[in-house]
Amino acid sequence: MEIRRRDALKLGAAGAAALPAARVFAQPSGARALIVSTWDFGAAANAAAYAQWKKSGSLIDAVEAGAWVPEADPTNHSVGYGGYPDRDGHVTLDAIIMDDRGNVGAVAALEDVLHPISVARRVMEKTPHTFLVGEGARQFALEQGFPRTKLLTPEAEAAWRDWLKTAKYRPIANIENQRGSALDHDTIGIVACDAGGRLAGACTTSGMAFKLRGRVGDSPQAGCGLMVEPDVGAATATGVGEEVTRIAGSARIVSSMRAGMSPMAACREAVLHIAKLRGDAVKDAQVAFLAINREGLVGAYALQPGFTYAVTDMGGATSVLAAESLRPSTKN
Ligand code: SD4
Repeated sequence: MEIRRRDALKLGAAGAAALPAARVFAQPSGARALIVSTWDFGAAANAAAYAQWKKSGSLIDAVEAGAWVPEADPTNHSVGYGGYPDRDGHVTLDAIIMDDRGNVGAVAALEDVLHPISVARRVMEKTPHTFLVGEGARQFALEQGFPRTKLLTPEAEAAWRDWLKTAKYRPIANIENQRGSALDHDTIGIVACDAGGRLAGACTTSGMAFKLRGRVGDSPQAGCGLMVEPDVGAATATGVGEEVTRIAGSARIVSSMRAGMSPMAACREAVLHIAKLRGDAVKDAQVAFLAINREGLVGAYALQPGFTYAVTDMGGATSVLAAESLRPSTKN
């Protein structure tokens, strides 16, 4: 399985410096992936997803349960509660959920609700629509009985006030990247495939820190932050959403897999396409893709070093791996 050999080795060279060693697990050999998600904190999301899958046997329940973990985590500043606000101080959330029967629900620029992924699921299950935004999404959520929750934590508010002092708004640059390491990117994309080849996925984020009010990234857009296709596979994205949206990144990866590419080759092709298309405009931006096919084979590839992902196999064992990247690591 390509994820084990290539990427686990890579972890030694590029990823280990970026990750606390204790959080890196070994992938048991021969295991087929069941649930994969973006970043090292995806391990906790995968554990919740796996527990839910064991309980209900439903992949859509599983990816929703997984998404709940970072959504409720105040220390994750790019998803849900504790997410950094937009430039005006509002925490606005984007989420999408999708199964392999063409069912999809999404919300964007949603305020005051803790679990946007569950609102997205309600859109999918209770309305004839696929996407609700802004005040309409909030109204729908409240009508559906979701409690009103203040999402701006004191810590996130302090970071925003600090940013206000000096930072200039630069719509193209990746603000998170400028502020620190690539590990500041915390959107969760979680995709799953069971032994029968059934698939589901979810993606949830508070978007780019200190974004322009009303800005929506790739995450909640079908085919951009997430794509699931029966009998093929699923893909998800993280990083600068504008760059993913430009090429409908996840849809591109799924069509590459449909045409016979491995998940890894498909993710790499999408990154190369962005790099070629955008040149210097993506010099400092991170874009990363993660995909799974119906055989449970996983692939990941990023523009910049530092992207990690969590893989949980059918037996519940989890590995955190570092993806290969187009640009070399400057750390070693
Ligand atoms: C966005 N893709 O809104 C998201 C941000 C992200 O880690 O992935 N952050 O553009």
